[in-house]
Amino acid sequence: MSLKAVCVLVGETVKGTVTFTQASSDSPVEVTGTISNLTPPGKHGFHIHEFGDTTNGCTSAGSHFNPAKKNHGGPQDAERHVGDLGNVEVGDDGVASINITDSQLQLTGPNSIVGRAVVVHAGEDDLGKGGFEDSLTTGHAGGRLACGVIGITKQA
Ligand SMILES: [Cu+2]
Ligand SMILES: [Zn+2]
Repeated sequence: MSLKAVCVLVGETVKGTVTFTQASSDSPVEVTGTISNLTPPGKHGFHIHEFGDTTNGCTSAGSHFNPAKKNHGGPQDAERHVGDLGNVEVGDDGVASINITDSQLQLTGPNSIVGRAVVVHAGEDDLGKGGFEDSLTTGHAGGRLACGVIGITKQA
């Protein structure tokens, strides 16, 4: 039986649903979903943040989930936060479709992302390569447009 989790993203205008599935604890995680009402065209940073806490909006989700204490990077980089999923790309209709396969995410065990938060940002994640003061911590992705807590759901 595979593991399945879901996150409903809520922002002032931006909304979305993200689903995570993992066939077994040594399999990659499939991330699918849609986010709507984003500003087109372009890319928006998309991460797992450490805390499943939205008491003070998306700010209380904290930093990128980073159990190995690495620098920020892109999803294909060895040097990255576990939560670094890069960017989602928005079409002219303001909708981003998510279809990511990631080998660092886990839905079980000590580094599980269940109970943590998904955040979508106002700007593009530079994947650590932009040379800004915050490129190696946040990817210079700017404000937080929407967020939600990842919860376990009916298993696939
Ligand atoms: Cu983020
Ligand atoms: Zn990061």
